[in-house]
Amino acid sequence: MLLSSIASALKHGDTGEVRRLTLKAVENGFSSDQILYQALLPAMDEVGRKFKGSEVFIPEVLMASRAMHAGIRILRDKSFSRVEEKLPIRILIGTVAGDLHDIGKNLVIMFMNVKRFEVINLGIDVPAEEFVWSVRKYRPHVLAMSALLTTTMPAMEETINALKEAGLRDTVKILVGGGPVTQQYAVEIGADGYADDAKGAADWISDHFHL
Ligand code: B1M
Repeated sequence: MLLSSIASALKHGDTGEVRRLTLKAVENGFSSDQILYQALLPAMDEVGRKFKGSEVFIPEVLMASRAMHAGIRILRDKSFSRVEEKLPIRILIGTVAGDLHDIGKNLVIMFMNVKRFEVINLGIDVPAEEFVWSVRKYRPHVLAMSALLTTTMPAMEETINALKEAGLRDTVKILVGGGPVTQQYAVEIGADGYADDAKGAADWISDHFHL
């Protein structure tokens, strides 16, 4: 009942209600996985289907996105303590140039926080030059890129090429993901890894660094 109320509030873009009900669900002992996989994600999927079918439009999607972020923030704060010691694995993450989608990326960050990786979030619409500049500045172990549009996927390859030109490609592992991105595409553009969901992205890093 509580989970379906969260889903319903999200579909209506009611951020306050999603926040209130998610907190209540946490207090009532629902796990983050239950809240995420049985309420927030299926509701957002439904918004996506309606968006595709032109039953809802960008303003409704934006409101649902804001509500989704509120839910994710509560789960993130529940799942990890900011004072907890971080593992010595630094991740630089961003959504590529031209792309404003960040819910999936923020979920990836949530799972990385749970694993206690240090995460530097460059945000959305990050141009190749900014990724390169940030790799030089922060020296991350992993550069994680998200793309949700078929038209912005090539920005991942452009970023990898820009890193090669800057002589930085071999200093960092590159992980890619997001709706239209596939394992095959990751191989084609010369990324080191691909994950099809947020938890998989965090697991890929653990596996890769034998943590
Ligand atoms: Co847009 N949008 N959108 N949108 N949007 C999609 C992606 C779309 C599939 C909708 C559709 O037509 N069915 C479609 C893309 C089609 C395509 O190119 N293949 C689309 C379009 C076309 C557009 C616009 C062009 C619409 C327009 O203006 N006419 C426009 C583009 C704007 C831009 O970016 N320049 C646009 C705008 C928007 C909003 C701003 C309104 C909003 C984004 C708000 C925000 O993110 N803050 C929005 C939203 C919300 C969606 C849908 C409805 C939901 C996306 C989402 O957040 N899903 C989406 C439809 C859909 O996906 N069903 C759609 C929930 C989230 C948890 O899933 O992000 O897929 P997702 O993340 C997943 C995995 O992909 C993966 O893990 C997550 C799950 O655990 N993952 C990674 C993500 N990043 C990863 C990184 C990794 C590993 C895994 O490693 C680094």
